[in-house]
Order: sequence, then C-alpha cells, then structure tokens
Amino acid sequence: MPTIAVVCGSRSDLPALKGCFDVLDAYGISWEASVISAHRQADALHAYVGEAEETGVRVFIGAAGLAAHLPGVLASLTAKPVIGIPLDGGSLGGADALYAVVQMPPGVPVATVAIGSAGARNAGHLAARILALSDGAVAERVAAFRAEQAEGAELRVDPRST
Ligand code: RP5
Repeated sequence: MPTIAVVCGSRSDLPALKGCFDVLDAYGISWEASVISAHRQADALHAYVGEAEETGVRVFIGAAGLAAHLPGVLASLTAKPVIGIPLDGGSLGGADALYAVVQMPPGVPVATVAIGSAGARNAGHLAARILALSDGAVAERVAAFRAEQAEGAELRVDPRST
C-alpha cells in the first residue's frame, strides 16, 4: 500500500520527477507513480483517485506541463493534501504550468512547488513533512536531513584558496 501517489500527465514528464522519487526513497516513504492525463483520460483519473484513497494513500502529488490542470483536478477529487509540480516542457518555460497549478480557486487548495526538477525534489520533502506530523519515524528522518543540510550550508570557502 503506497503512502504517496504521484500522478503525472504524460510519460514525457517522468524524467523531471526523478528527484521526487529519490527524496521519497531517501525518507523511506512508499510511493507509486502513475501516468494519467487529466485531459486525455479524465474518467481513468477519477477512478484512480478513488482506488488510491481506498488503499490508504495519504498525500497526492500531481505533475504536469502546459495547461497543467492535473493537480487541480486531483484536489477536486480528494480531501487529502495535494502537492502540485508545474513542469517546463512547453514554449513558455513552465510559466504556463505554474499559473495553472498555483492559481486555484478558494476551497480547492494545491500546494504548489517550484517549476521542474527543483520543485519535484521539494514535493518529496513537503510530502515527508506532512507525513511527519503523524509519523515519528518520518519526523526523525526529516530532522536528520535538515541537520545534514545545515552542516553543508556552514561550509566556508577561503577566497585565497580558490
Ligand atoms: C501535459 O502535456 C503533460 O503533463 C505533459 O507535460 C505535456 C505534454 O504531454 P505529451 O504530449 O508529451 O504527452 O498534459
């Protein structure tokens, strides 16, 4: 039973999501990824969300490019948290997808992360933080990651040695 359902609109989106999968794996969080287009496979998307909820999915991550309605449609179909990743496959560099994902009407929230692979990694981190609210083991891993990250940020570079 996966804890996180990642849904993207096309197989062409999968490479941009690798960082999301890597982050979830690093936290030891179970996930499954599905390619289901909100525009091309609306009925299948509706059915999938119902099945995912029945199997215990706790957070949905939706990723799409162009007129990226997938995360918003996920949020219309579930009361679980939805994280949206705008992807940058189109001629507008992802601004089109960003606007589509972030500009949700009141009452249908999508927690929108950055465009592309940086956003994909943050979707994994944000999902972990949501789970950490009720899962002590995940909370410990989130804390450990933050500590490691802070250590890295403390590195000082001597300008004379560069
Ligand atoms: C969106 O259209 C997908 O999420 C993808 O980012 C974009 C292009 O899809 P393909 O034409 O590559 O299937 O729905």
